Amino acid sequence: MSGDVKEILKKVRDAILEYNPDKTVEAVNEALKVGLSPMKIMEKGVTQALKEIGKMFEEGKVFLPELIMAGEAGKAALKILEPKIKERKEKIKSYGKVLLATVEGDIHDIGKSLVGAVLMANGFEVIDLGADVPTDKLIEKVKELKPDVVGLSALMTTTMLNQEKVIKKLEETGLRGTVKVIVGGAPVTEEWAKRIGADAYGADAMDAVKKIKELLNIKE
Ligand code: B12
Repeated sequence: MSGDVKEILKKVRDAILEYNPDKTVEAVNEALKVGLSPMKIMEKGVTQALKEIGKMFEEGKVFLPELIMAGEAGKAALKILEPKIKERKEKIKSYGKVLLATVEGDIHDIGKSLVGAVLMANGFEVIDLGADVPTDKLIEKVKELKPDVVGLSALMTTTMLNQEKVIKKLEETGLRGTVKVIVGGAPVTEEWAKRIGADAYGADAMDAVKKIKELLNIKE
């Protein structure tokens, strides 16, 4: 990475670490102007800063107001970058339908939205149900929309349990065989995915694309 690029990405991180949405927007626009890819700005700028703030929150160095302000700065960045990430590089027919949701009890939606945007850019039809989606509503939507894949995001150790709940409900309602399930989110691991009977785990947005293509047998 050239010095300039490093400097601009640092500006994005610093703006978020200063909990300043306006400055974040300014830095993101500057990064776009010099030709940085929206994904790079998101991953090497926004996500890294949010992780850092999460760590400080865990260590009791910052508190809820800071977490909220950082979230707002992150959302402001995503608002600019999301439509740019969604743009398809080429006209390809849809690889399949993915239903995305952050599970019940969990309002974190930045990571899920990023995953959705990257899936769209890579040729998937994405239906995003949003955050804090009740398990029963999700099941209803699977019945109604017949997706190929359901992607479940959870950002807290407590709400990870609701990923398992969704899979159990899919089994109970006889829908499990009709749909593949991929899980993700900061506390989620490959091991957890296996334990709850998910078909795959995605560590980040690009990994989600790779794993979903594998699940649907899409070869290129
Ligand atoms: C921003 C933030 C918030 C914002 C959220 C704003 C929003 N609209 O999303 C606000 C302020 C609202 C918030 C609230 C809370 N938060 Co919070 N938050 C964060 C923070 C700092 C960043 C999350 C983020 O957006 N990261 C950036 C995105 C891009 O990364 P990501 O979400 O991990 O997503 C990537 C991957 O995980 C993956 N992925 C994500 N979803 C999916 C889905 C699929 C299908 C796949 C394949 C992949 C995938 O791909 C993404 C792209 O690479 C994290 C810290 C952290 N380390 O995660 C804490 C964190 C998640 N929050 C935490 C807590 C405790 C809370 C609160 C309970 C605080 C409180 N006392 O009220 C509340 C929760 C309220 C609720 N009921 O949900 C804890 C959770 C701890 C735990 N028990 O597990 C964390 C870990 C902070 C910490 N270290 O203590 N938070």
